[in-house]
Amino acid sequence: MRTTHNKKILKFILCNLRIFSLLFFISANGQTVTTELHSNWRFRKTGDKEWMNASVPGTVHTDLLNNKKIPDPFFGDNEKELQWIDTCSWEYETWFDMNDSVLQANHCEISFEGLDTYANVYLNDSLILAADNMFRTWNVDCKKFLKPERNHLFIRFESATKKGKEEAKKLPYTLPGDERVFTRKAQYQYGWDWGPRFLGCGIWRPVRFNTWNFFRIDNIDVTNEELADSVATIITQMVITVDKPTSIFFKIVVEGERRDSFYFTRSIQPEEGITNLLFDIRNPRRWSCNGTGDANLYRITFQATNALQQSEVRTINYGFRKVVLIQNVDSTIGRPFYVWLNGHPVFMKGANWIPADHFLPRVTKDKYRKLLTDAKDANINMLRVWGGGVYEDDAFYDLCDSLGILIWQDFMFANAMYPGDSAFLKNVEQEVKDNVTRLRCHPCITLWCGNNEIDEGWKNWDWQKQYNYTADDSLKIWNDYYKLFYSVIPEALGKTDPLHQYTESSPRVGWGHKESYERGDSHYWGVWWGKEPFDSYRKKTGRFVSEYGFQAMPSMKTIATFATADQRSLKSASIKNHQKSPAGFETIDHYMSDWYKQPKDFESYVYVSQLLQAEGIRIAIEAHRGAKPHCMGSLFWQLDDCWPGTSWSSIDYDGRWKALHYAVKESFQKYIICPEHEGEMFNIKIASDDTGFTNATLRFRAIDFAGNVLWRDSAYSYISNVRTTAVYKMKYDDLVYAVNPARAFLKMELVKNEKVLGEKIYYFNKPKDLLLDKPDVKFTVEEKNNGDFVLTLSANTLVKNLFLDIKDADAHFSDNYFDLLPHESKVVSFHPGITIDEVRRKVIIRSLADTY
Ligand code: BMA
Repeated sequence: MRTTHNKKILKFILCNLRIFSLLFFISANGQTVTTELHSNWRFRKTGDKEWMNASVPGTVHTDLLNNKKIPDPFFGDNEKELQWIDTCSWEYETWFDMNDSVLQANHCEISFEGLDTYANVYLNDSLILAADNMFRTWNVDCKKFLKPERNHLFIRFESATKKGKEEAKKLPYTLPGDERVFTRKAQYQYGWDWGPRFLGCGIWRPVRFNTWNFFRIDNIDVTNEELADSVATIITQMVITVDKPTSIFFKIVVEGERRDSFYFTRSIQPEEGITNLLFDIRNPRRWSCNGTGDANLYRITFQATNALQQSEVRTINYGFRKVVLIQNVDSTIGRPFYVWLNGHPVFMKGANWIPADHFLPRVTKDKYRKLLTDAKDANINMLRVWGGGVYEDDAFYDLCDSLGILIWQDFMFANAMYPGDSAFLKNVEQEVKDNVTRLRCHPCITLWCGNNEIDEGWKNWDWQKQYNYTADDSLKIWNDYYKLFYSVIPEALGKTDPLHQYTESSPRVGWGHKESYERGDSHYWGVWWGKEPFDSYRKKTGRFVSEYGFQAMPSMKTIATFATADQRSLKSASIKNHQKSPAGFETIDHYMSDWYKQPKDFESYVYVSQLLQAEGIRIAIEAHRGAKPHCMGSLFWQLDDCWPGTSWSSIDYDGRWKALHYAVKESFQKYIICPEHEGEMFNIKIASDDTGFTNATLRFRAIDFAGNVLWRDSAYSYISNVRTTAVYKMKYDDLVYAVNPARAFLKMELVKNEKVLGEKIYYFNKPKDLLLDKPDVKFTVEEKNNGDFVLTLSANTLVKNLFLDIKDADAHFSDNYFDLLPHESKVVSFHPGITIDEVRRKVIIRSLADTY
């Protein structure tokens, strides 16, 4: 019946193609027609006569840059002279015509997916919106303001600095964070210890017109409460707006390894537009995270059709998975914090994510893809979207869904106390609803967290003394905190996503307290901020270490984008301005002098800073994984950068892997060997994230730098995946008895059926106390397919931290900063985009022995 009917419609449309071109467009996109409003924008400073071309989505700094009105904000110390921009207000405008048929639609709504931040929006001179939160989506019914031609859309952005200061004045006390906390605006824009201060404004996310008739699907929530191997019951909750009581026919198509269709008819009333549809999927394949299985996704298409054959279509990618955050079961050592995925506890291996460009509209899908693929390649299974940044674009979460990267999502509050007046709380409540509605169906979303380091800050950072609070002030500020993170946010979250997991603040306890290592998640900053030695990672291991980190400089090529050759020194204004951590270089130097010889020049310093960072974080990861199941998570600070500075990132702003990212990749492998010299003893443990127990042999050899094997041994063991397995123990003196610790290393391999499950090189001395020869590295280059090259390297002495680069070209090497062992060859692949002859001439090989 239906098929014949559809065929008739199709025939009719084909015969009248010209007339129906618009209808065709409508039906191809469902009955809601969406038009982007991204053309013909211009902008100016309020009060100026001159208008300039603007990009939408965009932001004022990049618009000024594109019009050559300001120098590159990231170059040198230009940042300082560009601080005037946020003291002004800025105006954006465009004109557009409306297609007649669109004008005749029953409903016409303009939707701003992101306005940064205080924006008065006028359509044909009528104020249609006063926005004050960059994280919200603003939908405005605007039919009555539209005309067929020359519609004028005008937006004035007020200075967020001024707005914040005005709000701050209304309180009888100063809040830590000053004016920034009053503005629902990405907090890092006020400057952070890894990024500049540029307070942007602008239309930072898409603007769209949505027109529709009679009904439309507002949003969809899909959950699976029943999830067994044989069947999963899917519950779909749809919010539908209808003009009058309407009978809607639903067709739902689920595409996975099979294609299943489901049909329903429902009568929808205008005042209660929620409809629940339940259906079963047989033998659902689970969605799993990186390292534990495939990230299987099902494509679910929802088609809603009314009696007039008008259809609305929505599609989502859905993953069947059950995720629980275990944090309320008392144990003898405090309170655990771990992720239980599809019936198993999974050790979270990951990093913290910050905005990938200070100027957010510049973050493209390709940039997301590159960074997230790099994360996956480094065996990462979780990223924490940190609370001083933004709720990222849909593309970010789509990629995490398909790559199997779990997301710990903070709400956007960080390192300060926030106001508690009702207007502010209402604004936040809506922000929570908007973002949770947008993100809740993504299988990657694992847990929501109220804020970053506020509980810790209030209790440990002396704010109460510093800001001279009276007892009443303190009480009021803490009550406001409590309202926001213990009621407003969790209640709004609970209403929007009843199956969510939530924790109020990260960390649970500050790192100065012993409870920090016993209960909840912890941020361990004793290394770096506390200047404690790297070794303390082993002693101060929390239940889930959601932050720890160490800085390094970006690569020389990235430095060259903001510093001219004569500025490439630690003393130059440019390099100093790209180090935002107070005492940052002093802290690097403190650790560097403990571990490495003084680098002879700037370039060597850059390289050694990266080795130092990798060394420290490697120790941390081994300590965390080595403490499984006491510790069930290790998220280092931080994966990426928002500009090309010195920071804790493992990948620099231009996407180049620091030595750390290679070290992370190795340390997050399924099996790692964790050697430890503790007092008189030398212990070797194995940490495994495999799905079950295994038996394997640990082989180890002491080898001198010329390649002579001094002794060898092995141990056979059952390796548990539940807890770390101690496989070997000996007196340290016996270990070094026959070796010169300055000229030898221990090579360890975990082997099962001749397959190497894990490898580790252990040095008896710190790098500064190794007697390294100047190596003579031999290499051959071979071109494989399509510009892929293979480099084979060898040397007759140990080459410590061999670094590969290509002069005047860029290439990512499959491995880098590695130790080339004497008389062993190493094969590295890369894709430099130049010829084989050029590669031979331009390949750069350096190592630690060249730095002093
Ligand atoms: C963490 C973060 C950030 C900060 C980083 C490095 O605690 O939450 O606030 O950038 O430390 O200091």
